[in-house]
Amino acid sequence: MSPGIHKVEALDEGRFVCLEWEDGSESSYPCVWLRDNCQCPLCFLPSAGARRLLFEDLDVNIVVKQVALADRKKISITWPDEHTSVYEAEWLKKRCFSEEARAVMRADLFLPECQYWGSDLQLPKIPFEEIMYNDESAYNWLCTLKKVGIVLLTGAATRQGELIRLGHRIGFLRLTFYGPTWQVQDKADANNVAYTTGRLCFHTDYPVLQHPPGVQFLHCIKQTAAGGDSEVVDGFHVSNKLKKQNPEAYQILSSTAVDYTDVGVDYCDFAVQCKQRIIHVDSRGQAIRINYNNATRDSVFDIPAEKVRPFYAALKEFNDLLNSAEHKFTYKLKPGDIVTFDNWRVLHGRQSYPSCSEVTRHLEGAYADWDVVMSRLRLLRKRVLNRD
Ligand code: OGA
Ligand code: NM2
Ligand code: ZN
Ligand code: ZN
Repeated sequence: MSPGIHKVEALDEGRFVCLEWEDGSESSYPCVWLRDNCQCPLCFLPSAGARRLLFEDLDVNIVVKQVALADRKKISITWPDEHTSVYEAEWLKKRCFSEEARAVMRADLFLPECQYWGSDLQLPKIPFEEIMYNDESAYNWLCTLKKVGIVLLTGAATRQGELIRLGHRIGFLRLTFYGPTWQVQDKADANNVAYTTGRLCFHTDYPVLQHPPGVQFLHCIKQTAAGGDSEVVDGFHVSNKLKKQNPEAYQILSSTAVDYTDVGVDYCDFAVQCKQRIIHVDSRGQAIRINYNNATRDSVFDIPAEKVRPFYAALKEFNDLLNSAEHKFTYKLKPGDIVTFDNWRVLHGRQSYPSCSEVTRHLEGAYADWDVVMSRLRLLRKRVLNRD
């Protein structure tokens, strides 16, 4: 429940509308933004929740002609061309431009809270069928996935197809050249190092794609007796450590574009190439995505020769930190386990296992995009918390 409006006035020659709320706080709104966000049926299409107003028809120098308090829950504005707009108190309060109000809105929309971890990780676990049938459990699953970066779903059937069901639960899976879902097992003439019995050092999947999959699911259908253990590490936590301990290495890894390559045949034939920074940072220098798979890092390396060795030295520093006992968490998947993790944040690996003529280890894998996962999370939150 937002407070009512005590007073409204135009300021700065009609370029701002200022509200005084009944709780004594104040908010001020630029007129161009108010006109742009008129909620009348000519300017806004409620069935799409989208703006009808064309940018061509917006005067960026607009000022209000008149502003009035319709009642304590609404204001109305008349514009110079006599168009009128009505705005509700609650709608305005949410969109207040103050630093604090914007921080609240940002947190609500994007859930930026991040809990870093190392070898002390308490791997969050939820029964698979619970998240499939219970909205509150599904909401908790996705919140934890966002905040911690990894959740183990337990007790799934030990047959292929459970990830297709999981995909339907969130919306849809991300199709890639390896298929809608893919089978991680030892294969003759493997088209990917994952499809061997070899050790996989810490990596994120698919940095060769321009927009790498945000979320990964690995469903254990069969597990070998010896070897095949899983390892995970918090890439954001380790990046922060690297930045502190070795700012130069961090600078190199967050600025050097590394070539990745993947050529072969699976779902269809493919010849993929991409340039990615291993530590992808935002405008504040904060790591927002790790793009690192040593297997698909191209031998083509499009940087000046004298920068090559310093790059390798920087990557060695990062790789060493990833592998330090303090940072990595080791566990072994059991048949029926589905590990779900943030593929932009968590690097994963596996120990080697003995090769054998029969299949002794089988995981089914799939990807989803963060857009789809966050969309489901917001909808579940609305339903679970009964909001809006
Ligand atoms: C992969 C992968 C892990 C495993 O397929 O990309 O990391 O435990 N697999 O086999
Ligand atoms: N698989 C597991 O980047 C990669 O090649 C990751 C992808 C083959 C779908 C492996
Ligand atoms: Zn309008
Ligand atoms: Zn992988």
